[in-house]
Amino acid sequence: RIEPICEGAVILRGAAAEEAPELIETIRENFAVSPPRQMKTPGGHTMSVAMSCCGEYGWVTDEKGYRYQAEDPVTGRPWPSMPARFSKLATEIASQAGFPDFVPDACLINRYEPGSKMGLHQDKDEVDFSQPIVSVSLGLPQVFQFGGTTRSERPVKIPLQHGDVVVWGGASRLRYHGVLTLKAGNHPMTGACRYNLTFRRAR
Ligand code: MD3
Ligand code: FE
Repeated sequence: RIEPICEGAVILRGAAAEEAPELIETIRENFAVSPPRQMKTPGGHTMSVAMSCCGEYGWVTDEKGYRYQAEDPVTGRPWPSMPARFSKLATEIASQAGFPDFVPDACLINRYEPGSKMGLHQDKDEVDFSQPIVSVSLGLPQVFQFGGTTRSERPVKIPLQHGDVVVWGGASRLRYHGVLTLKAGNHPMTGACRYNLTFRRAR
């Protein structure tokens, strides 16, 4: 059930598969309030992934930089609150992976369409790196790339499938990672796309 990927990271294959229909419905409700948007990096590039958020804080990027903030810059309103089924799933799975006190205050919701990718990066806009990140993959499969703590270290490729949940903590927390270009396909629950939820403790 729980397979180690490397020090600090474990994968629970299919752990969210049973709950997936409700999770996907909840993502669509979130998108109706805070729509998915392709944000700009400080370097002026438009990201190919469309993002929204829920929870006390959401992650944003614009010409001024990367940060967590309580307001959605598109709506000018707070992000939708984190649904109980989201926080419950993240806390339960983190606990199974050895992080018993994980209470997320932010959830990024990524939507990949064919051609979308995310280049190698580190997640370091959070304040406490002893807190893990929990990721949930839904819909089309996508190849995840997992590198080292320096950009030069050659990444390994791990296919992430519908329902897979990964807990990234400890020594894996600051490793470079990304996803390769999403291939066209059709998933019975998400159609032509993949959703990824990442649960974080931002503050
Ligand atoms: C390893 N998302 O939102 S999820 C991101 O598939 C992000 O949408 C990818 O990277 C996606 O920042 C990958 C897996 C993941 C998420 C966060 C990590 C792996 C991680 C943080 C540290 C180490
Ligand atoms: Fe990331």
